[in-house]
Amino acid sequence: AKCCSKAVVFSVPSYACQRRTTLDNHNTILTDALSLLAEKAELSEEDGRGVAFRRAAAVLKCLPQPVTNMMQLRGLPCLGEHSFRVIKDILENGTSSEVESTQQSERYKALKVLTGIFGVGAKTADRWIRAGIHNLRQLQTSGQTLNQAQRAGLQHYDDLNLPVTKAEADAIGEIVEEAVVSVLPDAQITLIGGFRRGKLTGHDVDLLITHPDEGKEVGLMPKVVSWLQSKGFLLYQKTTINSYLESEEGPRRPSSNMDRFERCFSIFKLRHLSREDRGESESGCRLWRAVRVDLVVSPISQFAFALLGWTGSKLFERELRRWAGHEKAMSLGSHALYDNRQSRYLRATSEEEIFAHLGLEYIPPSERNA
Ligand code: 8DG
Ligand code: MN
Ligand code: MN
Repeated sequence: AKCCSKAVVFSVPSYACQRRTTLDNHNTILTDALSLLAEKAELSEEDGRGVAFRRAAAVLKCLPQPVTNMMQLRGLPCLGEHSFRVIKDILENGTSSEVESTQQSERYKALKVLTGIFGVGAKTADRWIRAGIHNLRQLQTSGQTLNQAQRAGLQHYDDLNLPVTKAEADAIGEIVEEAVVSVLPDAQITLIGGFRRGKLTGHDVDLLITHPDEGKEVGLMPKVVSWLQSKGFLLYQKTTINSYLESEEGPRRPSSNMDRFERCFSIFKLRHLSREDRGESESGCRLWRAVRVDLVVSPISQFAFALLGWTGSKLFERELRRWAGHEKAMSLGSHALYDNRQSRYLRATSEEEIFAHLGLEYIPPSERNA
């Protein structure tokens, strides 16, 4: 039936990896609300509900203008009854009562504060809350045993909850480049994660390391870490070859997302950039800050897959994998792409080739901000 409203009606494909989502979001009021509800679900370990809210938010992020009328949402994918209710509430009342009550809830506030500690996931936070711990002071006097990551996280709590700027990310990149090149000349490093998508700030710095000669990269991570350690750049580090062991470094990820690259989760000690570099005046007297840094080493044969898999956004990655599996009978990971019908791996040396294998239009990093 034709609708009588003159409002613009949007048309959007259903997988986020079929859409171009820039950082220019015209519906931040709606997407912030849906993202908060997604986060609440993830913190309550209701992952299905979390993904549903993430998908709904992602649809609104790619619209060319603000939604002003519920009629405009007709025919849009991924918007369930619950998301509709939240959007309606905001369009009619200016706010969502569910978002407001969540923000005021003691449990949500405690979950946010506790999972704001590096090394603390939803499970640990929930256990602590059940033991009556709602804030950092209560945690410190509780006698709970913290692991090494959590102790470092608590120690650098304020710094690690301060956004990392692009200038700081570039400075970290230069330090890591010096480390990498001094232990293996010709090794290459690439800024990945949110900064590669053009974000101006992030919660950490993600770097991918490779070498043009296959095999030269083996065993590189421990050497890089030793170099950084010897120069006093690391406040904390955990190097792994197998991410199955890692469970509480962040939100839980689907098992298909697990990989076996050499990885290092770290906290860097970054000397404050000079006034000129920062384009602002000195504020305090602190000479350095702590910054979360993720390092990944990939063999060159898997580089394109690693690059695609670590550039994000997390929802974009999830949607790529869902598209591959459901629409193409393929399995996409950060190491490879497998075609289940042909029973073979599909090679690729660039992200463009991977999109082509998947039968998708190429979406550049700056348009993967779903
Ligand atoms: P932010 O730091 O600015 O907040 O955002 P981001 O850079 O997009 O998020 P991130 O949490 O740093 O994650 C960057 C990408 O890395 C994202 O696409 C998800 C991906 N990623 C992990 N952990 C793992 C993992 O264990 N395996 C694989 N393959 N990818 C991972 O964060
Ligand atoms: Mn990141
Ligand atoms: Mn990261």
